[in-house]
Amino acid sequence: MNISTLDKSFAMQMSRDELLRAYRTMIEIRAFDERIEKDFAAGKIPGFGHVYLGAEAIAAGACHDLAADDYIASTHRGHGHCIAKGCDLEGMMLEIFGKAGGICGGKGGSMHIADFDKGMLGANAIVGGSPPIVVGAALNQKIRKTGKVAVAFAGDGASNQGTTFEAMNMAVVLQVPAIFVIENNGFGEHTASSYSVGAESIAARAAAFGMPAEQIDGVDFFAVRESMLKALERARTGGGPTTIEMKVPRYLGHYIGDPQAYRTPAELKAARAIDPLVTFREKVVSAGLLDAETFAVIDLETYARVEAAAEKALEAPYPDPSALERDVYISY
Ligand SMILES: Cc1ncc(C[n+]2csc(CCOP(=O)(O)OP(=O)(O)O)c2C)c(N)n1
Repeated sequence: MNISTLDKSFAMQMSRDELLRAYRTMIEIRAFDERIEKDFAAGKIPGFGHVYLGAEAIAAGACHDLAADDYIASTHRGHGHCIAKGCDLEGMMLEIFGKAGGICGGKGGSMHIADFDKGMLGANAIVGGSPPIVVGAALNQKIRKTGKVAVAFAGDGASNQGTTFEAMNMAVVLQVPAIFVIENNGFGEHTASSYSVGAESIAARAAAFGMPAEQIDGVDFFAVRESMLKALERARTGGGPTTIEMKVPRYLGHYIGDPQAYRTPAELKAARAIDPLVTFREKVVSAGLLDAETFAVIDLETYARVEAAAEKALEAPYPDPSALERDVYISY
């Protein structure tokens, strides 16, 4: 593997604790969504499931330097964003299984997890829903001069939505502290982004709205974090919005159970061969910062914790019917 001097020195600027925190986030996302995939496929979870497998470095790298009171808004593929922003793992598991005690009382499910205490404004089943929400949150920060930022995660498919265009334009016009993270996994449902995105790149299209934008490797945690740090500095110092297009593989189908007849076996194999966790481990071990055994111990501990959370969620009761009409409207 080719490790550039920049990557190496950037990794070396992180303390051991920071590197461990970054890896723990990624392996938690991996273990969590592997378990979710299994239980969805077995019919134990209601609704639809979209997993974040293959994109772990994006959520972990983009949220690494956010505080609890910075904001994010997510997508239908949002488990990774929730975990990286600090949502409780057990609470998420209960929520996805539709059980009492879930983060949203078990009434939201996979595509509607929100936790305002953690700055997580919500997963979103509406493709292109997160950019306008984030511009509103960012405008609020600007007006109140909090120095906080808001980050929208959106896919390549969402990047084609009018909501995204309007949000990007407004973010530039109002110079709000917003960051648009476009996760380009090559597909919107079953349509390749090479067909559906009519521009040279999504970053180039964002730049046309008048903001700094770049395209990076979303498999590399260090590249994601480095790009985010620049955007965060810009946002926190009144420099306005940024877009970062991050390229990643999509390991599975659009949803759990998607037969993927539109991808050849060779394409699927090639996608699975690109692994953000392996990339991270190789960089950190070869730079002499952590050893392979440390990672193995974390892996074991994390998978056990995720399994325990899933078993607890399987056993947990569904919400009481009396909860049906609660939390429908908000009162200020
Ligand atoms: C407004 C709207 N249009 C269409 C859909 C149906 N839909 C759900 S996910 C999806 C594809 C989204 O693709 P992308 O934004 O690239 O995210 P990915 O699934 O690749 O993470 C579509 C079209 C929707 N949920 N909302």
